[in-house]
Amino acid sequence: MTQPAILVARAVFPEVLAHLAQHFEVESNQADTIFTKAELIEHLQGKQGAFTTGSERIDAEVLAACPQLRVVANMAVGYNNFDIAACTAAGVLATNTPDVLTETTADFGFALMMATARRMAESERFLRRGEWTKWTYDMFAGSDVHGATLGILGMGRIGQAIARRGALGFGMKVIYHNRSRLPAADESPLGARYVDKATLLREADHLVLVLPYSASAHHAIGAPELAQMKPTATLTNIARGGIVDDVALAAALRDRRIAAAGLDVFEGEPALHPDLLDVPNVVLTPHIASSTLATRRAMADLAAKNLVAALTGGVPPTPINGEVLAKA
Ligand code: 8YV
Repeated sequence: MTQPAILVARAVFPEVLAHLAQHFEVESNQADTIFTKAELIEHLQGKQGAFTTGSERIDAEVLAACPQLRVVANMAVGYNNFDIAACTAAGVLATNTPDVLTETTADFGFALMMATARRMAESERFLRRGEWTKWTYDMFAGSDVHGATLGILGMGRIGQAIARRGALGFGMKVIYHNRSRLPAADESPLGARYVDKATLLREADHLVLVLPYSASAHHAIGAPELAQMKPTATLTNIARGGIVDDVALAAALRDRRIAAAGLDVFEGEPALHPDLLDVPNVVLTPHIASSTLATRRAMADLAAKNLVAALTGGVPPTPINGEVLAKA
């Protein structure tokens, strides 16, 4: 019996490829070329499954050009690279990798927020430039994290994990805004207070963005929102590029309308808006919030499990549009 054919669209752990090869005819991309849409379509010809990352966009055009495709398994919890309505209409199952990255990503979000508040990147650059000649009383004075008000926009699994670190580890007051309010049983151990977006912007000392990207989240933080924040506040984005208007943020940082920002994601990444490189009060990291070896491996394993189950009659553990399975 011939095995189903799949495309692994980006380089991945060799052990995961070897596991996939036990179940499938695998076309891999260990050279890690970033495919254009035309190349992606070409490589997907005759494939029933695709192992993707955030860099592969699966939309109606790709689906129409690849009629054999039955499952697209993203090695990411976010799936704004998928047009889910188009996948569902085409009968293509989409899966993602929730849960396995929650704590690792929350660790990073908290670390980035702390590095931003305590000016770690800026002071290290100063040191490396050889400019440290003497101690001064207000040298790189930042703002406290402990006891401060932590504002979270997007209180899903990762948002709650960051809130736990702040409330239980650092005595922070937690306020949050989300599409829906959490049940009291989830709020009360953290002392978390649900507020409207304007209150969140006004009251947060450290605002952390953890919401999924959607058209309605585009530029959720732009010039008008930045203007409502405290001049001493910090902003940390580990969610998605495009949620923050990077040009407006660079201007706010330059004019000290907010104190500092920590960014792991960017509009149009891996390109960065040059204005962000010109301001000192920003910590910049290359979309690595989920990147520990253990977690990246767990994400790859989960994406592989989804593919294997979907194409061999099993139950995929983390479907996004599970209704496709019901119809099959
Ligand atoms: C991924 C992420 O590394 O899971 C997500 O949504 O943003 C990251 O963990 C990235 O999307 C690559 O697929």
